Amino acid sequence: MNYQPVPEDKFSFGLWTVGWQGRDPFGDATRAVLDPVEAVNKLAELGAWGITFHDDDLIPFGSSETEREAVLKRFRQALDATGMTVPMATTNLFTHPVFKDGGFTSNDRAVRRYALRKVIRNVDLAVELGAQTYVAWGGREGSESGGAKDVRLALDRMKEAFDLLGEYVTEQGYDIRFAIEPKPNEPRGDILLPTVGHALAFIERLERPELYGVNPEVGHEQMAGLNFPHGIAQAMWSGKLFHLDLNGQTGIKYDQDLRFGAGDVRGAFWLVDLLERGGYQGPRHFDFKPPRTEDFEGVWASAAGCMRNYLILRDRAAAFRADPAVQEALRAARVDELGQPTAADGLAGLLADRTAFEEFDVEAAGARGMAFERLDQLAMDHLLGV
Ligand code: 3MF
Ligand code: MG
Ligand code: MG
Repeated sequence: MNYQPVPEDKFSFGLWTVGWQGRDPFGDATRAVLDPVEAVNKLAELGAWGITFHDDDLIPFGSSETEREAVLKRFRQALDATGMTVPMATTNLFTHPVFKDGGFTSNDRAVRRYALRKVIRNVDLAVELGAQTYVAWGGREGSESGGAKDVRLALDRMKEAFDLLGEYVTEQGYDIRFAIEPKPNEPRGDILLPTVGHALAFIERLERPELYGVNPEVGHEQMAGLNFPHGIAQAMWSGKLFHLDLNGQTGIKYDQDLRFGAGDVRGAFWLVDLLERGGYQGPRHFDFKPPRTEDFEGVWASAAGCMRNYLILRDRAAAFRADPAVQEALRAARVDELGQPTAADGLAGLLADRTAFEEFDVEAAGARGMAFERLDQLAMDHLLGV
């Protein structure tokens, strides 16, 4: 196995990932600005299939119409020359000071109206470039203090914003859906729609719920101490996994954005196993930050590492599933039995069944081992390549 990515693997990268200059709350940029055309060319060369962007990653905030057209012309040429796709686009509603209290839920109504117009403008561009998913990360929709934000009203405004966007794409006849990206905190003290579960519940309150899904990010759920594959499984179960952000995180701390596979490697193994077995057809999108210790050579090594780790894990997960010892261990662990309805005989059948309760040997059932450890060790063996 050489683990060389090909376009069929559907690997995509945010322009802001490889283009991150390394500016953090404690230090200045350590890398120069990366030309988006160079990003397209280099990622294509590495075997990626797509590139994604925030409006301002591609067209610097405040550009004139002429500057905007010139940037887009060069970008389109690079896409055409390399065959790279734009499967997703998104909006920056967090960098400019105007968004200090959020975009859709800023207490300032004028800011909310501006934010919506900024999104709509970039949705038009996204559709023009062929994107089918529009991601919305509410980076600054939140608060640091209780009195400053009436959360119920903020959710009313969040719903209003998403409903207006749904109305817009429907009226325009666009073939694009929105994917809400949850995150618990950073840059706000607390962010609204903090987890996959919160976002899934919110979507059901929208006027056109079919237009909205989620864009879960590995590190975001792990920052909240949650099991990422479990969140992904629930999103899939709900038919809402429209897109996802792959990266690495080690435990509950600041948003690390490590390359995919660096971080919780067991979580990454089960994630890839789930995506591949669960029939996820969407992009394998990386949202990471090559550490600021790296020069551009390190940036490309980091990007290549994301894809390589995915392919290694895909290979390991497939070997795990194909192993006869694993299949036997899965049977011993009665994993297949969970697929059987608990009461195919219906409520009446359940109530009439004396073996279900009156004659059920609770002690014997309680004493029987579940055989999960043997199964998990086989997974470890495969993951570690033994
Ligand atoms: C922050 C993020 C964001 C979103 C991006 C796309 C800057 O932690 O993950 O990246 O992914 O805004 O919606
Ligand atoms: Mg993130
Ligand atoms: Mg993200």
